[in-house]
Amino acid sequence: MVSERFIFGLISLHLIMGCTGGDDMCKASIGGRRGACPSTWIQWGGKCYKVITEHLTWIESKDECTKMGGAMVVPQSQKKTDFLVALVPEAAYLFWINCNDLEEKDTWKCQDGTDEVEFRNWDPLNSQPDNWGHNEHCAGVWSGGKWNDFQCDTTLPAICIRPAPQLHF
Ligand SMILES: [Ca+2]
Ligand SMILES: [Ca+2]
Repeated sequence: MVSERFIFGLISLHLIMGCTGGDDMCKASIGGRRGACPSTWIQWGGKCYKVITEHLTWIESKDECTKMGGAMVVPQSQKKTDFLVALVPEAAYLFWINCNDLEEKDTWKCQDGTDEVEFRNWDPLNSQPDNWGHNEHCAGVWSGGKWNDFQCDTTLPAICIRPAPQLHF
């Protein structure tokens, strides 16, 4: 009979071995609950997150998250925003979120993962969303953590979310 302690030891070792680079993502995975996010996903608050560093269009990013068994994020609190912003490189435009007004102009539909969500974090100080050029229908987080509407064929990083599988000991 293999002891719990031994199994936990193996999992901890795996996490540490996967994180010899010492970057922020590794710190997040070691600091998270002992859990079972797929490798390269970061566990935080009962969910798994993965950054797509490649700059893709909104629809490409969304599809990429789906292909990997997740969905694109829509941060629903300041705490979550802060966590996600820290995962991506600093830039004027940070990452896509799962919101668009493609179906009906100025009616924004947002899904955090696969759930419809109501919370919006637009940047009113910069008059966002402004539908600039009558051609901005996809939302992203920009510098400062607030939301802005961008042209959907802009290319940005993205962050995917999926539930964290629970380990039972
Ligand atoms: Ca629009
Ligand atoms: Ca805009």
